[in-house]
Amino acid sequence: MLLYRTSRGPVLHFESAWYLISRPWNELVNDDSLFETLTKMIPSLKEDALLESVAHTPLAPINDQEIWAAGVTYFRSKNARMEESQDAGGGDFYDRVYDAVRPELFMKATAQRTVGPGEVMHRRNDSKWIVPEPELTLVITRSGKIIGYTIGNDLSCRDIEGENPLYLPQAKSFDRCASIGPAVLVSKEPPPKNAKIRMKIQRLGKMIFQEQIEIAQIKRRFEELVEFLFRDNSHPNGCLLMTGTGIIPPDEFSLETDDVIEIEIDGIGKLINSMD
Ligand code: DO4
Ligand code: MG
Repeated sequence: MLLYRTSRGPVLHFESAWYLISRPWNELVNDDSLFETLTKMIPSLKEDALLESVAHTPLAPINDQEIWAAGVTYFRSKNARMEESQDAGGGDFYDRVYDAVRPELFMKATAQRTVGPGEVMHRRNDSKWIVPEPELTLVITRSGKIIGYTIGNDLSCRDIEGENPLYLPQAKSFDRCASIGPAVLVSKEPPPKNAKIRMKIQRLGKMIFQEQIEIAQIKRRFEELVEFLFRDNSHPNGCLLMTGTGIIPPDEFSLETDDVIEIEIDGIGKLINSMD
């Protein structure tokens, strides 16, 4: 089942029917048994076909949650990062974190720095090498239970992080640096291992990049990432966790004004944003 955050409130799409859910978003995403709660609720709800058009322009599925991110969880990301930071002597860090017990985790964005489907993301003015990162994103309750899955774009300034790994927070966190949506797949199981993450980038109406990867290529288990994220670190409103990218455009690529980025994950939908 897919849960949308909309201007009318949370909207549930289940077996081709649409339902308005009269519970606050913060409460839903902190319900450890959300799948069961919604399943039990459905028989008492009234179908409303008009909600389909409301769900076509959903809001970012976030309220008081923070967005965290994992890095170097795919082989492709490890290699790209090692190359970009070679001159700064940082290459070895990425190699080591790929194999280390402790994953790389960082604070990506607050709701205020996050956009939703159809909104414009920001090209940092002091970066000349900025790329989108398409990432399966976990929706986690305050008690650390994964209750859903959405799509995330971890927009990243490769020149800033490549100059010095200590600049990572500036390469990753700035105004409109994150996009999430369009819906949360509420499920007891993660998307199947052969589910694909696809990214397409269009410039002036022409496709200039497209690639896909299977979720199975990820090096770490989701529970392992969440366990580290919650170590001595409480999330009273729940949180989201981007799980890392396995797709990185070629080194000569950088986003330009009006580029359109489409990220699709099987079973969740398509997240589309443009650049300023
Ligand atoms: O360490 C740099 C960031 C890595 C990242 O964001 C990713 O692998 O997705
Ligand atoms: Mg990333």
